[in-house]
Amino acid sequence: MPLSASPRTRLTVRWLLSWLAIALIALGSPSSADLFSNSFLVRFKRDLEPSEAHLVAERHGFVNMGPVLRSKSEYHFVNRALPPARSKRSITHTRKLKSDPLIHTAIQQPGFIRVKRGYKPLKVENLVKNIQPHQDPSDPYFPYQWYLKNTGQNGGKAKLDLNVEAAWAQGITGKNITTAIMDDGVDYMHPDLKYNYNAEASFDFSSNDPFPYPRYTDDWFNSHGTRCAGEVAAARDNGICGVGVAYDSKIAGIRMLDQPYMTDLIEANSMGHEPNLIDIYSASWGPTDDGKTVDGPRNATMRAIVKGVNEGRNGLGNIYVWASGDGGEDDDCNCDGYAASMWTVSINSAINDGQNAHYDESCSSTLASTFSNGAKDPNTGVATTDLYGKCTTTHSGTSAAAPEAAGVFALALEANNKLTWRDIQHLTVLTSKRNSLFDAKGRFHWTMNGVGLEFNHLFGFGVLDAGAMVALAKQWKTVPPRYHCEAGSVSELRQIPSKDSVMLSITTNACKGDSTEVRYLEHVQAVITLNSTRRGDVELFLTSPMGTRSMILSRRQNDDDSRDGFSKWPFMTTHTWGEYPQGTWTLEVKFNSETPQSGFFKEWSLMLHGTKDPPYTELPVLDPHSKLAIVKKAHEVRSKM
Ligand SMILES: *[C@@H]1O[C@H](CO)[C@@H](O)[C@H](O)[C@H]1NC(C)=O
Ligand SMILES: *[C@@H]1O[C@H](CO)[C@@H](O)[C@H](O)[C@H]1NC(C)=O
Ligand SMILES: *[C@@H]1O[C@H](CO)[C@@H](O)[C@H](O)[C@H]1NC(C)=O
Ligand SMILES: [Ca+2]
Ligand SMILES: [Ca+2]
Repeated sequence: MPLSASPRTRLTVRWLLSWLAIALIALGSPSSADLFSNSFLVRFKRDLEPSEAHLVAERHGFVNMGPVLRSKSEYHFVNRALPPARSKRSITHTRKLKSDPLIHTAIQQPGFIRVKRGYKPLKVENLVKNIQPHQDPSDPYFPYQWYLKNTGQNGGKAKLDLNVEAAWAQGITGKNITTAIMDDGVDYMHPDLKYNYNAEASFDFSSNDPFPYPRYTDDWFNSHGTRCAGEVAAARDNGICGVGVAYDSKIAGIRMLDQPYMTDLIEANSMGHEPNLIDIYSASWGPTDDGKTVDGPRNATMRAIVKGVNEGRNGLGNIYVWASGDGGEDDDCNCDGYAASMWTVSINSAINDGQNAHYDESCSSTLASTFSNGAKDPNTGVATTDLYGKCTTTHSGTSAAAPEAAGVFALALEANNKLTWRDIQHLTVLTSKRNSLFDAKGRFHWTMNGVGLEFNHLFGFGVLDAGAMVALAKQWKTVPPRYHCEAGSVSELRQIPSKDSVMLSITTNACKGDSTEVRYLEHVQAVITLNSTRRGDVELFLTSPMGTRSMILSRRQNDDDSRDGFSKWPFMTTHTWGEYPQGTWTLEVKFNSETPQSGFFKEWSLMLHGTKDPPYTELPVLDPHSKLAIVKKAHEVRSKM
């Protein structure tokens, strides 16, 4: 494939070229499957103070970058004498560390690629003239922020927006809530951001200092984080750029993307940084969206996320917002372990007339959508802050969508600071709207699940509605405890025929009578192992006992893997939210291929996550047509059965 085949390929190459020294290695092996960084995870035999760990590091010619996830026994060492990435492990360095009597293990960290979602070449613009006085925010770019208030400007559909003014009108603007932008840095001196910058919660993990300022490049490549930050928390009525969704909230900068290769330790430390000062972490990046990657959080990063949702925000749980991916119809975000995680809120995008954007991926783990660029005019992207005090109207991609969601969640958290990470997901399901969102290609329709919740494979439960979410957040009562039920598994070698489907089923009582009984679903995971002569031609469909069919894997025509297949990969669906899980679940495995293929299904485990007690029972129903009213009624009928 030529290197300029897709914008994402270009992006990867450009990014690497800004790191000339390493670029050549990378182009030779773009999968980075066997690259080793100069970072080591060092596990000690006992707990150590950082000063002690410093001495050990020094003794062996390493620098101690600090503890991993605030552990006392795990530290992050770097060896500056090694290149940032090379294709061979350094056995001698590992041995040297392991020979230390205090050290239990030392693991050289692989380097891998994580790319920003939706980077477009820069267009520097001048401030536009103030158009006319408004009762809306007076900021000069506000009229361009159709995603905040869509009046039909630039060919958009009036009222197709985040409905934020309805939240602001309730006195909610994000006060005392912090969103961390995990990205390529934030221009915290920007006049529209500096008063909302939370320095205490910020850090630069790319260069290990407290100042996450973007690294300068001629093409302003590192403008991504600053643009995302402005969407959340640009200030109101100051005559500069536009306003953030939560314009009185704070942003923290976590600089972690701008380095030649990502490591597990940098990701983990970023996602676990100051979890009691940071409420929401927003990520607009992920594994390469080339439609053939299957990748996700590695060990330490996974632990960081689990710790964040269980212990962050003093026990209420951090909110991780994820851009679902820019791989277009060739990719499936269920192959992206960050977007597909239950612990992240995966956000897709729509454009200003209600269609999905052409770069949108689809998958059953997407919870909801916000907005990216305009339909016709390339200048009607997301208007926001840009590097060096500038403003832009061309920010786009699912990159642009995720921070809008972070802003809406900041509003919900101000409205009710007792909300847990799960409350945020329930509120999202109950208040997102179909509005006028539609699939530009007519493939994916809006469908009702078994308890009357409408979903779409592209958009999840619809577009976020800040006004509705804040109103419901104010009366919210925390949902009942969550249980994890291992509902059953099928483990047998079954040939996948070239033309027909393999149908498998699991009949479950959803752990009835056990301490892990689930009666009201949240997330469902199908953990699957299979292989095939062409992984990208395999499609998977999971059907719930109430008849909801989720496409948990769609065709990815670029994925020609014939070796790895899927090994215990956790495909996730949100589409059965609120349903009752007892009964028979079916999994359909089939090829969607022009040429004959073969393969073997090996294993499927069904994991049900949700509550034993009905949620929402203590909430008053104010609108009988609301989703809350519909689901509550369904649950009431059920609980009498
Ligand atoms: C602001 O949030 C912090 C926790 O993030 C909390 O401890 C503090 O009480 C809050 N302050 C106000 C004024 O709500
Ligand atoms: C991480 O690795 C440790 C030690 O190898 C293992 O015990 C643990 O289960 C792993 N955790 C995750 C989340 O993969
Ligand atoms: C898949 O696994 C089966 C059984 O383990 C093996 O025989 C086969 O060669 C593998 N590869 C493909 C492409 O089917
Ligand atoms: Ca402003
Ligand atoms: Ca992807």
